[in-house]
Amino acid sequence: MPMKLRFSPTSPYVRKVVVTAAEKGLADQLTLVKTNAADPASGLERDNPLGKVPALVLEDGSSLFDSPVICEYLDGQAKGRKLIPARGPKRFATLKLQATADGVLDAAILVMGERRQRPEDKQHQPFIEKQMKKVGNALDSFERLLEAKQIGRAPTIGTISMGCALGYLDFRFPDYKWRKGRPKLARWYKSFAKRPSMAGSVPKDAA
Ligand SMILES: N[C@@H](CCC(=O)N[C@@H](CS)C(=O)NCC(=O)O)C(=O)O
Repeated sequence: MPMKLRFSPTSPYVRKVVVTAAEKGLADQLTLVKTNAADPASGLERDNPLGKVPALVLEDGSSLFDSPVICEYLDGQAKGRKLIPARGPKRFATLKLQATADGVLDAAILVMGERRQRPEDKQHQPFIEKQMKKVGNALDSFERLLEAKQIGRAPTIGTISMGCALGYLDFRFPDYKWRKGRPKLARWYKSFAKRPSMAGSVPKDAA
């Protein structure tokens, strides 16, 4: 079942999909179509009216978005360990972890937008601080969950999203010392980032 993924090498949401596909053994089913969401000629809006990557185009031409929906679809396309538990408290703990990590990304991307759109003296610092507070609070919640042994090392859509969020912070916020005061999270990420799915999808700017 060949599929087309509207892809950007720097998008952490796209990375979630790429990592999920790799963990499910589906990477070779995906054709990556490099898409600049800012380019109206990219045709992206045909596949996602919201004009965002990732969007997954299925064999029949229909499309799926956003990253949680695509990852759930891929999880159902291959046998083997489920990345999203089918039911019960584990399912909702996993989905909540994904929502928290995606929220880190949403906040961080708003900060990137503010930094890119305005010269430094015109940036709205209270807005930036508010978003970074969300990021810090979410990372603290990960540290507490690790302390309580409620997050393991196995890939789930929750831990994949966490890994992609932390990878994005390292990529776009290299001066943000998120490891400080969060030793368990730092250790967890060091190990998780070594998974081939993660090591093979490190974000990079176009050369
Ligand atoms: N909630 C969406 C977020 C996707 C998203 O914001 N993608 C960004 C790239 S990192 C994008 O395409 N932005 C273009 C735009 O907002 O116009 C998901 O999980 O897939």
